[in-house]
Amino acid sequence: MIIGHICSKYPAEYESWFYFDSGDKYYAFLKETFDKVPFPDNLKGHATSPFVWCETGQNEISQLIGGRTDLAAWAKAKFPQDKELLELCAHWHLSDTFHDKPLAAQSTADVKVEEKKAAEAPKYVAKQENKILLLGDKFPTRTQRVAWMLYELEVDFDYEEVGIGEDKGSTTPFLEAHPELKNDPLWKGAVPAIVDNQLFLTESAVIVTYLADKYKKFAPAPGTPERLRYDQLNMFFNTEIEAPIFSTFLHSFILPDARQVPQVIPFEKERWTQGVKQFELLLKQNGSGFILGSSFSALDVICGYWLCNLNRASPLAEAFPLTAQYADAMAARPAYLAAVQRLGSFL
Ligand SMILES: N[C@@H](CCC(=O)N[C@@H](CS)C(=O)NCC(=O)O)C(=O)O
Repeated sequence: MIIGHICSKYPAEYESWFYFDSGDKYYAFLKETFDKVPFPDNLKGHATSPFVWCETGQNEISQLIGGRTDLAAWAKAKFPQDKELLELCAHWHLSDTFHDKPLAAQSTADVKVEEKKAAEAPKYVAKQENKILLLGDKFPTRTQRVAWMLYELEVDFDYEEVGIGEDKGSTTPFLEAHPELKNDPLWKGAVPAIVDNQLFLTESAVIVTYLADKYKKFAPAPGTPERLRYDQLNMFFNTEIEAPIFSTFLHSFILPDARQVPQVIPFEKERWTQGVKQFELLLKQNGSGFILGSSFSALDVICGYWLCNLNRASPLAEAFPLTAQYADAMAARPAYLAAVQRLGSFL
């Protein structure tokens, strides 16, 4: 959005070019391009996407900018007079409001009437019968977990960008068409969700597992000891690693500055560091490059999504080489890249 704004407002000075390749050439491209560049200390570690730089003339790199935060700092300094741009730089967050909008007050009686009405008609019908509809927003929201899984499964799906946050999520045409969702205590406008005929399902890790079960691929059958191990690792990952990573991100760059509590960051970092230490040991024990058994599973989507995000924000190679290799391998999977391409990117 920041780059889009700059290019449309100052076309004589800037045009943008976005490199994306759905194979693994992207990483080769970055390596080849950046191997020659002497990075200043504050920009080291940007071995992977996203990375912004300026070129002049014949593909000559004239200025290294960095990731999203560096881009915002650069844009603010460069165009201090551009209020609209300053606003984009200051307020681009996954959600500006992050749940400070209370759900509409409802009495139990209202809920019952709504439930009755909803039971009378088919609830959430996908655009095309039998085709899964994914509701979500751009990469790197958790929507990517589900899109990635669908691409791994090679299942065709519809996608609707419903947006996140108070200003978008609550006014999207989808929600206006389905007011009954406002009574679903598990639906607070966060993404992703899927609609699979009559089923409306939230919680990305659950959706990924549901899809594995539905298509009988990438997860052990329910009720088996292998599935118990899957469930154990899934719960471990989401509580011991995802939760503190997300909290670190929330209080570092997702929440608006006024809502961030930077004091929690060291504690949360300590928590995910402990979790990743365990993950590293699990990878070592397993020895396959995957977290469950000897081949790729839905758990790799669940864990890989966060570890790629973490590795991008805070490179892991030095302290956790196996986890860093794991994250790089996941981020290079064609289905991972296809999902980013389908959803578009906030970064
Ligand atoms: N536990 C949920 C979390 C969903 C969630 O918080 N999604 C974020 C994007 S990654 C979101 O929509 N945030 C905006 C909001 O909560 O309003 C899941 O895994 O699906």
